[in-house]
This record gives sequence, C-alpha cells and structure tokens, in this order.
Amino acid sequence: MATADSTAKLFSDPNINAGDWPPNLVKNLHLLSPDEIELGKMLLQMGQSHLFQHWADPGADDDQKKAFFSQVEKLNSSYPGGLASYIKTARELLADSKAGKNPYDGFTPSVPTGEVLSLGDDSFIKFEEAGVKEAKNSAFVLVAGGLGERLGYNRIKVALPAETTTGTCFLQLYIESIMALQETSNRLTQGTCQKEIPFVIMTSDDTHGRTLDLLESNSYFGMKSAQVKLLKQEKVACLDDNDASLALDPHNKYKIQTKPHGHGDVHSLLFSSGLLKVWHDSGLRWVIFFQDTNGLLFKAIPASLGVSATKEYHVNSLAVPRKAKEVIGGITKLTHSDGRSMVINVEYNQLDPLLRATGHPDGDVNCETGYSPFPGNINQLILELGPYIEELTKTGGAIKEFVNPKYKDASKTSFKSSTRLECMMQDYPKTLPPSARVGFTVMDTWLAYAPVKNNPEEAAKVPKGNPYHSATSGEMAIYRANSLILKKAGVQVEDPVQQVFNGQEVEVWPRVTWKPKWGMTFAEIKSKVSGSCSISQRSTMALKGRDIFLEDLHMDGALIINSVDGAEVKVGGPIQNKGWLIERIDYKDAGFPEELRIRGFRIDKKEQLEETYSQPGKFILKP
Ligand code: UGB
Repeated sequence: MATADSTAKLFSDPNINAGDWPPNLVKNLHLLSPDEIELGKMLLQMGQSHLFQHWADPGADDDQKKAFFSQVEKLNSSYPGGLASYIKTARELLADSKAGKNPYDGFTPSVPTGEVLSLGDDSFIKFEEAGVKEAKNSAFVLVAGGLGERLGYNRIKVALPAETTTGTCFLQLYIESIMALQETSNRLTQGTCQKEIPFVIMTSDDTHGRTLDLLESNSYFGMKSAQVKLLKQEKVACLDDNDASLALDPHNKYKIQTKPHGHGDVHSLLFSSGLLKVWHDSGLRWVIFFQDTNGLLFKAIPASLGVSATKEYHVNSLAVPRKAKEVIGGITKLTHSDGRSMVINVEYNQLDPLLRATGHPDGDVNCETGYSPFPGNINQLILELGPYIEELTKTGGAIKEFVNPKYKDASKTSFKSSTRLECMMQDYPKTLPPSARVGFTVMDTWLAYAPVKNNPEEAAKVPKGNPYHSATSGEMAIYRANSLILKKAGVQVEDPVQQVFNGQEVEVWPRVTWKPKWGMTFAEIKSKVSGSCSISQRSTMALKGRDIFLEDLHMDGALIINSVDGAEVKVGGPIQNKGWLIERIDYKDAGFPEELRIRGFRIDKKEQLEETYSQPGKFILKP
C-alpha cells in the first residue's frame, strides 16, 4: 500500500506535473504498492495517462486494478529495456513509417558469398561428415510460439503428422532427428565423453500448455525430459496511434491489449534464461534455430553444420535457390555509403524496389542460372555460440524491430486496428560488426524445405509453379526427398504420378519413410543399400529401425519393418502385395479427422508385409 509519504514523494517528482495525474488514478493511489506507483509514474511520463481514464472509484474493481499493474509489471520486465523503451522505439518507428522512410536507404545490395551444395557430391559428403562430428557440440532451438493462423489447424502445429504413412508428428520427427544426430556424433568421436544435445522449444501462451502436454503424454518421444527446456515468450502491448498510446483491451478496460512480438524474441529469451552460458561452459559451439513445420530440415542440417565449422561462420543461414519475385526473402549483402555492411534477409517485397533504386532497372530478376542471384531464406540459422554470447551481452538480446500499421487512409494519422512492434529471428545479424563472418548454405528445395503453412483453400489459390506450402505438399515432399535420396544411392525408383488433392496438383512418389536413426547422412544411407534394388510407384516402405539393410530388394507393395538397435535385418527379394493405397477425401468432409482433411487424402491399408524384431541378432527377411 502507498503511504502518505510515497504519495507526497510522487507529487514532488519534478518530471511529473501534478496536474497530469489523472484524478481517477489519484483517488486509487492508496491501493497501490510503492512498486506499482513507480510503474504508474513511468506510464505517465511516457504519456499513457489515458489508461486510467476509465478507472472506477476505490471499492469498485479493485482486484482488476491490481491485475492491471501485474500485467504492466510483466510487460515491463519481459521487454529488454522495459516498457518505456518499447514506447520510445515505437514512436520512432511509427514516425519513420508515417514518413514512408525506407529502412535500406543508403544501402547498396550485392550477392554475398556462401556455399552451394548438391546432395551426394564430394563436397556435400565432406561437409556432412564434418557436420555430424560437430553435432554433439550443438544445441537445437525450435521456435514454436506461432499460432499458425494461415494453416487454421486446431491443434498446435508441431502435433501435426509430418506424413501419414507412419503418423509421426513434427515434434517427434525433430526429437528423433536430434537423438539420431547425438548418437551418430558420439559414435564417430569415440573416446570423448558421451554428450547429450540440448533442445529448447520457444512457446507462447498460445502453444505452451499444449506443447508440454504433447511431450509429457509421449514420454518426450524418447528424449530425456531434462534435455528439453521450454521458454515461453510474452506478447507485447498494442498501440492505438502514431503517438504509441497503449491500446486497452476492447473487452476489459483494466487490461492492455497484447499481440505476439514475433520469433525474434528467441534471442532475448535464450540470453535471459542463462542457458547460453551453461552451454558455453560445457563446451558447446553451435546453436541451431529452426521453425515448426519443415519435414525436410534435418536432411540439410549435417552438411550445413559442416559448412559452419569448416568456414568458421558466426552466422550461417540455410537457403534454397530462389526464383526472382518468389515470396521468400533473399539473403543479401548490404553496403552503406558510410561504410557499414551486413549480410541479411531482405523480404521479397523490399528486394525489388531496393534493386531498382540502386542501379538495377529491372529489379528482382533471374540470372543466367534461371534463378535470382540472391538465395531464398528458409529461416533456419546456425550461430556460433561464442560470438553469439558476445553480441547478446552487448544488446541484451534485443533485435531490430519493425512496425506494420494498417492505416485508415493516406493521411496515415489513424489505424484500422491496433498495431505493435515485431521482430524476426533472422534479423539478428543487423547489429553485428562488419568483421562478423556471416554466410549461407544453399541446398535444393526438394531436399531442404517443405513447410506446412497454408490451409487447403489458400494453397489451391497459389499460382501454378509456386510452392503450396500445405499439409498436402509437405507430406508429398517427404516421399519425394526420400525417393530421390534412395535413387541417388543407387535404387531404381519408379517415376512419380501427378495427382490432385484439395485442388493442388502434386507429384506422388512411392511412400518411402525411415526413422532418422536409419540414416542421418547420405553416406550412411548409401552404406545401407546394396545390389540391385527397385521400388515401384505404388509402393510404401517404412523402415523403423537403425540396422536395416536393403539388398537386392524389389518392392511392389507395402513393407514395414520395426527393429530394435542391434537387430541387424537384411531385407531382399521381391516383395509384392496389395499395398497401401492413397484415397482422395474432401477437406470439407467432417467424417474424417482434421489432420487428414487438410491433406485431401487418407491411406487405405490394404495389405502389407510387416515384421518386428524386438531382440538384437542377425536376421534375414526374404519372402
Ligand atoms: N513463431 C514464434 O515462435 N513466435 C511468434 O511470435 C511468431 C512465430 P511463420 P513467418 O519459412 O518461408 C518466416 O508464421 O514469420 C514461430 C520468416 O520470417 O510460419 O511468416 C512459428 O511458430 C520468413 O523470412 O512464418 O515467416 C514458426 O515456427 C520466411 O523465411 C516460425 O516462428 C518464412 O518463415 C515462423 O513463423 C518461411
């Protein structure tokens, strides 16, 4: 409670004019603690007196008044520099936005240097080998605080099956991939201690409880629970006008309206959690960031990590070839006339005008390769831990923010709805000195990138030739990548057929899946395939075990193998059965579960050969 003293002290503050104190707050001052009064003072100094305009007299809504200050306390402590700093930055960014200021004014774009890799090439194999050895010195960070509004899936996105042949959800796939890397990495560097790879998941109020439930109800998918840490991001205050007046919740006048601040929060959360220091002290060298629904990502991780280690990159952005004007950002080197320079993702809508303004009259166009010279950002980053900690110690983890108000009219004086500051994790290099080693690794899209972001209706509207980024295309991309990898390893894989599901035309390859531990690198996969093997287009193959070897195998149907570590299974000969058929379903047909409807197909399991090996030993499977 405020004492007469603290109230007197407050009114004597030279920075605050007693006349500015909203009478409704003054009447309630005795309800507030000294800390709450300090927060109130800060709000008034920052021109937020409107927040108290509707406060009732003491005796009415007192609990809600306390709740208001507990929210303000949270907003203040969870933002680097506090709420005052948030409001100050907001005013600056809103003024720039109103003036139509281009954030890249004075910068000239050029193509940065990086590594372009192709699966199975000598350099790819060399980088994979280096990367797998380094994996045990890494920590993985998944940003999974987004609601996925574009996908419109009712559950959290990481609970969605990446593919429906095995029903493995994204979170399980990620955890099993990290575990497989950990095992291979430790095995390859025998003699040194067996390290556990830490795994952090950034959640938000929208996803936290459900992420924890998913982990707990599945025994953390085989990972030790202590290996997994959840860090919850907080939302930030909404802004009503160009003066950065904080917006009140339309349904509760004692609550500030809040919205997500973006995935850039991951840096300040990691920093304030103290984890970076713990990792550094335990000898870790890399932090690998990734997003919630890319079923191909881990196929690109070993080689990219190898690039980071070999080239000593402080920042390595994973990228794919980008068609000019494609709706993904371009990794660009920006050099300022004052000498500053940085390698950064420039969003697609900013790249074209920037190029035009800097002596490229055609803007964002393809070069002789048929692609834009600027690689496409897929937002998976590998940061070297030492320089990362050094940088965050300077910035506190704050990332350059932006604001995107939707103005009512050309006068840009009022907004259609409240806005807020946002930040993106890939903007981390914006504050780095030019000496920082920032590069990228490009891999083929089919190998590295197939996110699930769009609902069926939106995906069906995507212009022909552009990626759908739907549950349908995400699943088909996994079968395609696995088929192409096996093809490269020497297996004869029949060509795909074109089929339309939920209005999207996709290539349907044989439904080939394997547990990450079966093969994390191309070399490992190749070592498990020998003789002459073939797989027909209508086939399904799920390899759920580590030590399974394909020898003169001819697949025309469905084969499922479950095996424990140490059960060495050689599978060969012709395998023929009715197999598993893909059956089209309508996404509006409520008779099917949502995770199937959003794909537009289900799997009709007609007939399969399924074998389970639950004891170590040597086995031959040959019908
Ligand atoms: N996310 C959070 O964890 N917290 C948040 O507040 C918001 C999101 P979206 P976006 O892959 O093609 C990104 O919504 O932001 C998580 C890059 O910025 O899927 O539109 C969320 O859970 C863009 O440059 O993507 O675009 C998810 O895991 C481009 O590379 C992740 O952040 C694009 O991804 C991304 O959120 C892409």
